[in-house]
Amino acid sequence: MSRRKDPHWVAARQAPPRADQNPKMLRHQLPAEHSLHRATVSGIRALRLSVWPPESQLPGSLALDPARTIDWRSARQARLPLGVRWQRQAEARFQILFPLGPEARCLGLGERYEGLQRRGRVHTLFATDDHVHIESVDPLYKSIGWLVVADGPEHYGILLDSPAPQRWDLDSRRVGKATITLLTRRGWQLTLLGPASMPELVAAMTTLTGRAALPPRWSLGHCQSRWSYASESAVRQIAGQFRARRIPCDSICLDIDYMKDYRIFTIDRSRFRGFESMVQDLARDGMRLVPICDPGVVRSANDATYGDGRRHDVFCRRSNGSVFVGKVWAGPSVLPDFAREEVRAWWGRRLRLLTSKGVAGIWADMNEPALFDHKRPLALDSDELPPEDQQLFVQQALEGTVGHFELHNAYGMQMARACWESLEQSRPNERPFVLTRSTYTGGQRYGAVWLGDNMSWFEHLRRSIPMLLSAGLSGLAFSGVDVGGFGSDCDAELLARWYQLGIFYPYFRNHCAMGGRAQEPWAYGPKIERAVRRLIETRYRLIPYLEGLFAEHRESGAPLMRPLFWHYPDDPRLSEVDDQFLLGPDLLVAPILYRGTTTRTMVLPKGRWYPFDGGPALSGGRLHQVSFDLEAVPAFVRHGAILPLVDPAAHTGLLDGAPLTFQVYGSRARGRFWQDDGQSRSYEQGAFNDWALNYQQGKLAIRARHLGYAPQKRRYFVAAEGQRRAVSLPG
Ligand code: MIG
Repeated sequence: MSRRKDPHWVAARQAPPRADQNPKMLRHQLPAEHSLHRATVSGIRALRLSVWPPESQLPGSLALDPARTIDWRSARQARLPLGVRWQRQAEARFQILFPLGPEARCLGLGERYEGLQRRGRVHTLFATDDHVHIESVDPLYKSIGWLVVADGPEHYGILLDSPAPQRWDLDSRRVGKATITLLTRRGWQLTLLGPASMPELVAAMTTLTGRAALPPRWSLGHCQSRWSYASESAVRQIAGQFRARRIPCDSICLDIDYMKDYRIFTIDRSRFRGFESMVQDLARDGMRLVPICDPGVVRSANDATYGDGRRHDVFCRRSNGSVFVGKVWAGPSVLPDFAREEVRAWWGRRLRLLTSKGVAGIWADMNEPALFDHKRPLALDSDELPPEDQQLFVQQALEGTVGHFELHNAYGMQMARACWESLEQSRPNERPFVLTRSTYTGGQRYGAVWLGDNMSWFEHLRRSIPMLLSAGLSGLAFSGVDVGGFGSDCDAELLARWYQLGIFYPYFRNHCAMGGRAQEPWAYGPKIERAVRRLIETRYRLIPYLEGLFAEHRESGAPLMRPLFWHYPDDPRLSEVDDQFLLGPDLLVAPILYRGTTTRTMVLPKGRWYPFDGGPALSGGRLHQVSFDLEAVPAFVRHGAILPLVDPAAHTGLLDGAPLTFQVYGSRARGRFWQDDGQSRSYEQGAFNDWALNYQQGKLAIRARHLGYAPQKRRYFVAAEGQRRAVSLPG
């Protein structure tokens, strides 16, 4: 198809007028049923358009959080907000159109390899394992159909709830028009939110799609990974190095080589003879293991998971009824149909083969699903959804059998969900940890994400900021990228620079690829090791602050990493800043992002900002030239903030008893200290303390907003105006 000629528009204009259609909408080329509902979602106006071909029905939603109920009322509204119109153009092709004002910015859309701005290009949502992250790459692993159109102070949110292939052309021809092309034979829903501010829109969006649970504290610590620590002795050795070198660390990931011949739910006993005792020994030392899980199950009569799966009929079939086979690591493999509840339950039971051995969490990879023999099963510019028998396989949607592509973008999330729910069931009072590569709108309900196979390039260090910021604006608050970079060799300077940024990622993991050089913090000599140790210790000091931010995310949907305009929408100079960010309201991070440089320009929002490493405050509302050597913490604290900082320890299991300092920035300041056991789900029943901190006239007032947790004994201090003294919590 030629996008340049834009046959869509020609077709739309030529479509015969239909008197039975709402005149304010486009004339439909093909009939489609629709309905409109309205609601108030966390104080924001929401209008939902539901559309389905008459021969189909409105399918159940995968994006919406099933735990939340919204009071939708039927609406009659001729005009949709934002001037949105839609049409069914062909049997399996819908279009949604809206104008974009000359100044309108487009933000969101989850994981894209680019800056914050989405306008001016076509974005395909079709989950793909494309490890070539360069400017021309289009779809990556995640598919989040959520866009914020920011035109002046009033923003609108657009949530397209369909896991089918779709292209968001956000004015690629610069004519002021956005066109979403959705290839589906099923129904879909479009929710329009606003007008509202960015924080309000993200609050409403996450009211609909759900929020991340509080993570287990250990998962906020440092994670060390590589493809692969391929034997018990290698894993024990790495764990031992962290302790011997006094570098804090909480977990190690086990990549695919812990398995026997890459077969899921097996352990290679020749290399991991004492897997169980290894897990236990490391756990006693506060080091947890997170094994990888791929969805593919080898097609082999003597594979237990394959046999069990065939007995339970869990694998995706082709439309002719035969089980679909594709190539992945273990060889020809079959794929569970995670869209089916009983298949997720089956997977959850199989997963206990691993979780019963005491591993702490699950890392879900390859779940786009990635297949070596079908790298690009649908052309990006395709204008037709192929017939069922050409969609690799079929899956069971709630309303019946559909071609795989119809559900493709949700496959990864449904796998993460199967892992998550399995952990919930087998460890009912423990916070689950799942890390997934592919996910869909609402995926924050099922754990953390990382952004896949980046490279050890400064370019990818830089890009991680807008990519993670956009993920956060799209609901994915618990996120990170591989610190040090996955592909290619990281060098000393890049590793230190990456830690200077990575300590502020919500999920903080050093990971690298097979064949690359060693990338552990000590692999570059004592100078880098000392710098990285200090940076990781800083991360641990910040964990109480991070936990408060996760609590805030649960209350308001706010991401942890926030673009500057999140808190300072009135300063137009901040609206495009994507090489600095805020971590919560109080920390501004401005890392060094170019090789060979130690100095950068940064902008500070209004107010005054204290260098994290100490020294006089800088005034905001203007640019500054700042320098950071390899040991520095490239961050600034807002004047008027109080940070709860804990003394670092070898792992988070020791933080409960470690001294904690309320660090006051300025002579009048406020802060928050969230406190709970960091591991159980009792906080859902109120077993937490939420302290309001207020410092003025030389005194710190600590008031309980909520009391429900009896903390371990520890010492508390307040550090303000150059002095540090002991304080105690009331109650
Ligand atoms: O085809 O398991 O993104 O983190 O180390 C590569 C091996 C499969 C891709 C993941 C990466 C992981 C690697 N996996």
